[in-house]
Amino acid sequence: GQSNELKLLGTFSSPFALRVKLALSFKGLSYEYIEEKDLHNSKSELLLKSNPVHKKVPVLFHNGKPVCESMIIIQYLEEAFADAGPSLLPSDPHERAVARFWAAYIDEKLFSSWMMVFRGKTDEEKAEGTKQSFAVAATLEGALSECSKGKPFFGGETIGYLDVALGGFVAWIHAIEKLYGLKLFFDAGKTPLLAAWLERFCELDAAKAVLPDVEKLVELAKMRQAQAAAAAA
Ligand code: GSH
Repeated sequence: GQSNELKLLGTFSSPFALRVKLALSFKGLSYEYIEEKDLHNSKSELLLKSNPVHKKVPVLFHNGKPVCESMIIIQYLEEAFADAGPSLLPSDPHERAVARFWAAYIDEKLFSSWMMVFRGKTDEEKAEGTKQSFAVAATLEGALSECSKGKPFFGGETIGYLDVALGGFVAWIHAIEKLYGLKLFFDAGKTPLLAAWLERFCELDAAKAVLPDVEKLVELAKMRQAQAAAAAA
């Protein structure tokens, strides 16, 4: 029969690789996982050859052919494996467009505001990042209300495209909570729907199967902080 070999190149800590793992898990597709061992110092031949433009993980290989960019990979899986598991994108074209709009918003605004908090060079930059993070979360709270129509997930009763887009970040949200001892982003007081979504998402068996160990992320973050401090000294 037709061969359908899937391989995923990622790192255990990458929120973007996690999106793809989540989508594969929800769809019940089996694949071979390849860990990119030293993304920051020495990229593998496989990565350089398969994503020569961005040189980033994740890369999905379907029968050897590479597909890059996490949300593009997820759209690819939807089309190439239309019969496998639940569909992540809504069937209604307008609802699909809305889901894609918010996924782009998450990548453009949410991730960049978080990065401002952690990579900001001055206290002012960090404070601005925190302010923007809360503003973006408040906007997403509205998106969750609009997309879910009162149901548990962005996708409604079941996980959808946006649940996967945001789901890539849940392990890091928990790691950051542990590191700093505060609910910086999805605070139940400020964004109750998102806070409830976060808990609900992490309880799903298909998510639990692929979510990385939060302690390992905490260790990695501490190591990176120490390296950054040493480099700045
Ligand atoms: N827009 C990309 C996607 O959605 O796949 C982002 C992927 C990305 O930033 N990957 C990081 C990476 O490979 C790891 S979390 N970084 C290596 C580099 O920047 O050189």
